[in-house]
Amino acid sequence: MKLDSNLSYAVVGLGITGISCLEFLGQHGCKRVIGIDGVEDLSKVTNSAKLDDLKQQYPTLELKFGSLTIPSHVDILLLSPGIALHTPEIVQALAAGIEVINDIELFARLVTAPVIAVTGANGKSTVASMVAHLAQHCGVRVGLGGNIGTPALALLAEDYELYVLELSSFQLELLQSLQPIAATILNVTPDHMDRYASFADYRQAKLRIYNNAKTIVVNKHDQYTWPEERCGKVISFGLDAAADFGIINSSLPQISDLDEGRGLDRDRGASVGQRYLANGTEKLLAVKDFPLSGDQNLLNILSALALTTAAGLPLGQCVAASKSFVGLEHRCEVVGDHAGLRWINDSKGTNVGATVAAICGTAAQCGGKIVIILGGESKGADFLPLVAVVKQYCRAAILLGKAQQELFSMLHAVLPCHLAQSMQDCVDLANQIGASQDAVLLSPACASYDMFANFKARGEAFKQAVRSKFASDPTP
Ligand code: UMA
Repeated sequence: MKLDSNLSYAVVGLGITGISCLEFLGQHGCKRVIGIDGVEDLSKVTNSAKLDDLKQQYPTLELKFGSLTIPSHVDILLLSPGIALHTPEIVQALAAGIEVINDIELFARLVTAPVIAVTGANGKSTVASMVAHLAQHCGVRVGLGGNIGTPALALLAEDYELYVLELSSFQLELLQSLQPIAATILNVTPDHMDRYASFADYRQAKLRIYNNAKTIVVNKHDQYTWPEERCGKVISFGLDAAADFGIINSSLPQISDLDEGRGLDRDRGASVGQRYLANGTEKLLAVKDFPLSGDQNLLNILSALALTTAAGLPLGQCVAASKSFVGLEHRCEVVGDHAGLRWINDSKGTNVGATVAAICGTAAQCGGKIVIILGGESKGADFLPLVAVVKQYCRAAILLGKAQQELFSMLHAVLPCHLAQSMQDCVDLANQIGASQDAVLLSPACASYDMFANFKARGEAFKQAVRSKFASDPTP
């Protein structure tokens, strides 16, 4: 399909997505384009300089601020993910017969190379990045974008052979035309409950990723990731041998070990009780040779291998490439070790499910207890699932931001809770409370925008506070 440059477009929301839409429409000769944002004026938009540039480059571009009201002459409205479909102005536009789509739907209508689509409450940036890494190592020119940061339309400027899109529930709400070669929902735990009427509603948005997919990849342990209707080929991943991409526990030395001439006794330590990533009964890689720790990351790599296999990439090369994947910033990122305390930045832990996984993963590797830093904008979350894990694994909780009091009420009966006013405060308190062998984990279970521009800014603030605290400490 080609973009119709004669139509009139409204781009609603002028953040990263909106700007990419304006740029794309300008590059494709669209002259009837209006950009609309709810903030009072241009100076209040995060990237106002870029908007100024676009206005210079495309003089017919109109910009409107202060209200989301859509002019009646508009044919197609491109909606940013942060603006809900039930916003009154969008409801009015739909009632007036304006076609409402988003950047991902436009991308889907125009893309010609295969697409691997990844969603999930947690792990989706990591899995999308893993898939891109594996594909790259197979010699494929791969474009990675979507919710991870690079807007999908910006990817179309390059001649990629494969696209990997991380898609949020917001982006999936308006998706109709995407025909992924492989698509996955990694897990579904509550998030964005301030946007959705119910958990079921949120899940329905996620399930849209399976529509028209050639192969779907589901989490064997999470029924919410299973499709409700018959669809393309289904591959499962999970932490046991029953999943298509799973884990085999090797309790006895293997014939193959003997074939390789490794003596039984010498080899016993290495092969007895070892865990392997597996495809069916075929062992792919010893878990100890995979660089990221924690069961969460095993699930991530298994799903990534399932997706690349579904897309026709050679499994052997993908497995080899998995050994060189390094974790992403702000996802259980080790910042440093100082006087026996390990400092971990998981600022991307923006919902309860992500934080529960981060606490369990950290506990499995830490000799002591965890000092957990929680809080921010709750997004209507229910914090109850945190109670049991913090009780079991945490020494204390340090609470920050808008959800501070709510978290305090929920947690103070099960562990000591401390209130902090700033990130530096959190780091100072954690340093006083933590004991040798403990880990200090920033995994807030909340969004960042009550105090920071985004989760990256929050993670940077944490890292900066840790660095300045230990500036004179020679340990990295
Ligand atoms: N705006 C209004 N009225 C509103 C809401 C927003 O006018 O009611 C305007 C704001 O003034 C602002 C613009 O809309 O100028 C922001 O648009 P946006 O919130 O859609 O954000 P973008 O900058 O376009 O970033 C979006 C994603 N943000 C959201 O989904 C909230 C980014 O994901 C994504 O990286 C980017 O597109 C590129 O695809 C961030 C995110 O938090 C990381 N995602 C959520 C998550 O991961 O949990 C879903």
